[in-house]
Parts: sequence; C-alpha cells; structure tokens
Amino acid sequence: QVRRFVQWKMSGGLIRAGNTATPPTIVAMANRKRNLSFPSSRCLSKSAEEAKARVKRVSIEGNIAVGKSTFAKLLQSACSDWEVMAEPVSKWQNIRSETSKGTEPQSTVSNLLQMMYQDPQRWSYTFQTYSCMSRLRTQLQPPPACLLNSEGTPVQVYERSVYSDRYIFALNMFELGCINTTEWAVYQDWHSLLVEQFGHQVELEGIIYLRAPAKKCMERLKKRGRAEEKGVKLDYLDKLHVQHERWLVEKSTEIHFEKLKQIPVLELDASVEFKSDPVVREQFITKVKNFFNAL
Ligand code: UDP
Ligand code: D5M
Ligand code: MG
Repeated sequence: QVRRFVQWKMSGGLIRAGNTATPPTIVAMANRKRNLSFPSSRCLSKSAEEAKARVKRVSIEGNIAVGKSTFAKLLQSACSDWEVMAEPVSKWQNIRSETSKGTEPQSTVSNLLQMMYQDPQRWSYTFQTYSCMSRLRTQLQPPPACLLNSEGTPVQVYERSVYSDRYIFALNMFELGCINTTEWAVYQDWHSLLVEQFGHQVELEGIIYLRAPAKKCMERLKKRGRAEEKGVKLDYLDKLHVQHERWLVEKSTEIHFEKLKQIPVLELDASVEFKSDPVVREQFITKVKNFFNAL
C-alpha cells in the first residue's frame, strides 16, 4: 500500500498500474470498497463537492419572539444530521471596531439593535446592511464535517436568512418610512448583486414558517424580556406578521430570485405551546422529518 501511495504521490495524484493512469474517481470507488482512503486532492474535492451537494439548506422564518430560537434548539437535539445556525443577535448588540494593533482586544463600540429601535429613521438602513452581511457570512459557511459524513439526510438549518432580511424587515422599514426611497433603491441593488453573485452558495431548498398571531408573539416577547425590545408595539409585530403572510402564504410579495419563488414552505402553527409540550414537540419533529425527506 505504501509503495502504491508513493507511486501515486510521485505521479501527481494518479495511480499508475503499469503505464496506465487510473482515473481518480475509479480509484476512489475501489478504495472505498476496500475501506482505504488515498488523499488524492482531486478525489477528495470531487467527493467533498458531492457530499456538500447532499446537504439541504433550510431557514426557519417567523415573527419576532414567535419561538424560532426555541424551535432551533429542539431541532438541534432531535437529530444528529441537522445542524442549526443561530441568528447572530449578540453581534448586533456588540458592534466592535477593528483595532490597528492585532494584539489589543477589540472594544465594544455600540449596540446597533438598541440604536435601531431607539431611532429607526437614523439607524434602520445601517442595521439592514449589518444584519444582511452577518446572515450572508453565516449562509456562506461550509457545512460542518458531521453533515458531510452523514449517511442520512443532512440538513443545515438557519434562523432566518438573507431573504427575510429583504422581504420582511427591509421592505417593512421602507413601507414604514424608516428607510427612504434612495436607501431602499441602494439596498435592493446591492442585495440583488450579492445574492446573484454568490448564487448557489446562498440558495435554500426549503423554509419552515413558524406562524402565530402577533398577539402571541407579543406575549412571548414580553416573557423573554430582551432589553432592546421594550418599546416594541403590537402594531409593529402586526405589520411583520402581514409581511410574513404575503411572502410565505399568499405569495404576493414580489420576489427577485427564481428559485425562491418556487421554494417549498412547511407551515407550523407556533401559537400552540411547543416548548414544554412533548406531544406537540414530537408532532413538529415528525412534520419536519417528512418535509426534509421530501426536499
Ligand atoms: N416560548 C414559549 N413557548 C413556546 C415557544 C417559545 O414560552 O412554545 C418562549 C421562549 O421561552 C422565549 C420566548 O417565547 O422566552 C421567545 O422565544 P424565542 O427566543 O425562541 O423566539 P424567536 O425570537 O427566536 O423567534
Ligand atoms: O430577532 C432578533 C431581533 O432582531 C428582533 O428584535 C428583531 C430584530 N431583527 C432581526 N433581523 C432584523 C432586520 N433585518 N431588520 C430589523 N430588525 C431585525 P428574533 O426574532 O428575536 O430572533
Ligand atoms: Mg431568536
């Protein structure tokens, strides 16, 4: 085996049987059969690509405090083939400046989430740029090894997406007048450019919509007691609820990305208590499993 490996190395990644170069995929298949793994970069990258393509990507969408993070944790513990990426709220609460000296710790400069709620006219556009950037960063991360090696149905689950940023929040901010016409035009231009340029890397195969009336979300928002959200009014949650309904149920929101227009949506009634009710939790997991298997 060692001799063959050295020959393989010296011949630039192709195993030579006599003078015949064996294509890497055939070598990989043969090795897999024999339970061997040769580190051919071409073999690995091809199989890595195939493994990556098997990973489905799904976002959890829903109003503020409907229970997305709670649901995400539930999914994370339900199946080892599912990997959940939480929404980076703490990043928005702690905007840090880059220091010129790499050794110095970064200093907290501001809480952008708080600034956005306190002065939406001034900070909504800035908030949208930052939240979209952080979501893009999350969606661009490669799947973890445990998903790539999974033999089942590996799924990468995101809490919200670059799409809810635009078709829920930024659109709502624009309709409320917190983002002006110029800002909205600029936002849409760079959002389309980024999503088109990153293409397949930021595509989703499905959406789970946690649906509940704004009143229920308000109840849960109060229960959670996030300091920045103290001033959030029922009317604001109502408007966000309508945006979700237009996008995911009525399908009347104008969407600019072909694949997103056709995306399957699993709707779950999140107004029921799913956090502490094991029966509802089990029903949710079964529905999610069936949904993932059908993607
Ligand atoms: N919550 C609850 N019952 C549920 C789901 C959520 O009491 O069935 C609570 C949860 O414990 C939290 C609040 O609702 O205090 C908001 O949930 P989460 O942070 O998950 O909402 P998100 O904003 O992420 O959608
Ligand atoms: O969302 C976390 C908090 O962040 C909540 O107050 C809503 C707010 N949020 C999230 N994304 C956006 C965008 N794009 N614009 C404005 N506000 C946003 P939660 O629902 O609690 O997980
Ligand atoms: Mg959350």
